Amino acid sequence: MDSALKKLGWNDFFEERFRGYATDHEPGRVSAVNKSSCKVHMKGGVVRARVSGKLRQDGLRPAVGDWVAIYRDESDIFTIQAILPRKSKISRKDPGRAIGEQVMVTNIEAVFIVTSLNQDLNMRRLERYLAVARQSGAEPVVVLNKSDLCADVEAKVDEVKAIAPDLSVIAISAAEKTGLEQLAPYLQDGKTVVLLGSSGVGKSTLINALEGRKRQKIGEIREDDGRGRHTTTVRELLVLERGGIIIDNPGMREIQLWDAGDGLDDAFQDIIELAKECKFSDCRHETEPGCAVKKAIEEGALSLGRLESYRKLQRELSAIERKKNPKLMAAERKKMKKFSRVAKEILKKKAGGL
Ligand SMILES: Nc1nc2c(ncn2[C@@H]2O[C@H](COP(=O)(O)OP(=O)(O)OP(=O)(O)O)[C@@H](O)[C@H]2O)c(=O)[nH]1
Ligand SMILES: [Mg+2]
Ligand SMILES: [Zn+2]
Repeated sequence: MDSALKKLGWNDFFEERFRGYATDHEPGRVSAVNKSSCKVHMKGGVVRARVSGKLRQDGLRPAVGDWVAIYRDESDIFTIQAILPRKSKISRKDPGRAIGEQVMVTNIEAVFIVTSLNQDLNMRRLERYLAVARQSGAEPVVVLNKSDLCADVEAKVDEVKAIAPDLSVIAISAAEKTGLEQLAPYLQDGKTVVLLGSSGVGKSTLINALEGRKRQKIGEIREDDGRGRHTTTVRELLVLERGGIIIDNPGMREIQLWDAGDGLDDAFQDIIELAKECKFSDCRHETEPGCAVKKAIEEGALSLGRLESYRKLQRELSAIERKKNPKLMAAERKKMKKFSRVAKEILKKKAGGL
């Protein structure tokens, strides 16, 4: 197998799926996407490639991390003609549309959920990220950055471990380059990691620390509330000099679930387990007698905030599921039509009555 491609994450999985294109195409990995073209890493270097009309017609858009089949014509124009099946992906609800999936990144082995050990550490937000990451097919890892600003790092690590007992929780300081060796198992040749987290937590600083030089622009955080200023503006896949591939992301204000599926239950396994002990199998953990979840809250074994967070995410998911269901959508549209007809009739009557 070609070693340049391997460095980019190429493996048997993609090789097999590329076979049908191999005679007149070359494989490439999408490192950045903009409106009219994509930046693609190929065996021979980085090129700009357009997305074929056919793909666009079919509503298929390459995402950062995708392996694609590239056609190169006589005048050296590169065209993406197919997107190879994805091994893993992170999707969220498209913030720009009422309903729709936005595939953020694909073909990743690990998701670093980066938060910082100052004001930014927020368990409820972390739960949301975890639900998204657990559904991706990649391994979620919690990275607590800015350990240099925190007096009791151990306590914070334990607090996070309590909501993610099965995951690695790693404290580092990207600025002081401490703890970085704990990330080494994920930063292997040909393996891809994506960084997720709010603006200002130090995602780009981490990349610079790993590279030992300024590769990404970093920005000051606001003094009053410690928030970032959205310094990184484009999602980009970078091949690290030390080996390994990392995807830097612009800081997100919020990540809304699209299809957390089992991810949500995995993220709240403790509540699922408790609920099995409730007297009623359909217990909503509200006023029912013999509720094990409420008992755990009373005893301090479970926080009310966590239960509420679970409920909120569940509601969010079912709202999306409803919208995704075309039958329900059609029924809703019909209702709206009827509503506007009735409204028109009322207006007409009113006008007539004047
Ligand atoms: N004290 C301290 N500051 C850090 C650390 N890591 C990053 N910072 C600072 O945090 C600020 C934001 O860092 P960035 O790397 O730009 O944050 P980001 O997550 O990439 O932010 P966006 O690109 O806006 O999403 C900068 O002023 C960094 O110097 C750390 O480990 N300790
Ligand atoms: Mg950044
Ligand atoms: Zn209950």
